[in-house]
Amino acid sequence: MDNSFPVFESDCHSLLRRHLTRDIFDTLRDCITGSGYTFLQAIQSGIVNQDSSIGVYAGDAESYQLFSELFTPIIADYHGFSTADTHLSHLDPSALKVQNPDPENRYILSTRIRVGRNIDGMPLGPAVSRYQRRVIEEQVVAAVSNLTGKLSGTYFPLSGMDEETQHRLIEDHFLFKEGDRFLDAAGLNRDWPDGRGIFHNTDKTFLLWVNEEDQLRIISMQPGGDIKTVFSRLMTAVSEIEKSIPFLYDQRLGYLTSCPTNLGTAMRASVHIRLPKLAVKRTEMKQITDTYHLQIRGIHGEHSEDESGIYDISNGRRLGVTEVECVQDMYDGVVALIKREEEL
Ligand code: ADP
Ligand code: CIR
Repeated sequence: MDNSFPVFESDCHSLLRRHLTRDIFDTLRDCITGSGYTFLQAIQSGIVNQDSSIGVYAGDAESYQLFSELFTPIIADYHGFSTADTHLSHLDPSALKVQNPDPENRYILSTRIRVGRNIDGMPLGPAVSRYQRRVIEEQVVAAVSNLTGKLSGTYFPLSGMDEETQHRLIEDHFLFKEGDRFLDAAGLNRDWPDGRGIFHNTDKTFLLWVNEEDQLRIISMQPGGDIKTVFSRLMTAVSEIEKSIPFLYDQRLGYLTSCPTNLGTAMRASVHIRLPKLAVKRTEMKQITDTYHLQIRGIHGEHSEDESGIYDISNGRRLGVTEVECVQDMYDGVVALIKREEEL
């Protein structure tokens, strides 16, 4: 790995580029955490992928402390979260003020809410060893095998899964894609597909990804716009799993994740929504999504393009807001989008 100050292309607009001064680089260049994760590894993804929006990954809880001269301004910039702020968690679905924003199923195709979780005492994915990854997989599989009723299901390891099944699960939005270049450069795809897998219940409304970007991605989803049911199911699943797995949580930064964009709640609450009239008025659509702190993605996951007027609309705020507020943001924004779509 090159030890000199990275070269950034003129069209690189990442937060890494914005906040990495020569002084910070010189101070942190030789720093290495207890799990053996180096500063150069932490910034590698943003150097290899000059189109990164952020460009850094943490290898463990310690990365957030040891590399804080770079991570803290990036977190402040991305989340608007200063060193004086503290994250608070609120996981109670009864606090949510939502109804189905689209009871006749005219706009919303599906609703999905996920949280990222990592295991206390383990390095994060970029620094985990092959052995540790397998231990994590075993721990998670043991935890989900205790689930009963509608949450009970089956674990499918990625190793040995036939290509057809894998492809179908990805196309149907249930499984993560393979070979993401941002994750790849961060070391998150090492030993692929060893230790990775997906658990889901029979009707695929509760799913769990193992050892992808985070050790656990806990997911609740279903067709239509019944946001409260999706959130309630997720919260039940999370508290059940937490009975046997201690999650990595920081008093100030909330749930710790490998990518700083997911800190805090580590939650992304989204709908896939068809908005054909607003689709041709993108500026207006953007004004609404900005007002409600929402992010627009394509429907095949992050970095995918939008498709025929169908969008993935989700909360943009994750740190310094509670889980209930994340979902409330998404709900309020979706109500506003549907209202405008109907006016047009
Ligand atoms: P994540 O949400 O886990 O950060 P992605 O944006 O890559 O990551 O999405 C993962 C998968 O979840 C993709 O296949 C995406 O299409 C699917 N997905 C996201 N939101 C929804 C939704 N509301 N309904 C159905 N599938 C969804
Ligand atoms: C980037 O910097 O653009 C990528 N590392 C992705 C950042 C946000 N996405 C994510 O964590 N899933």
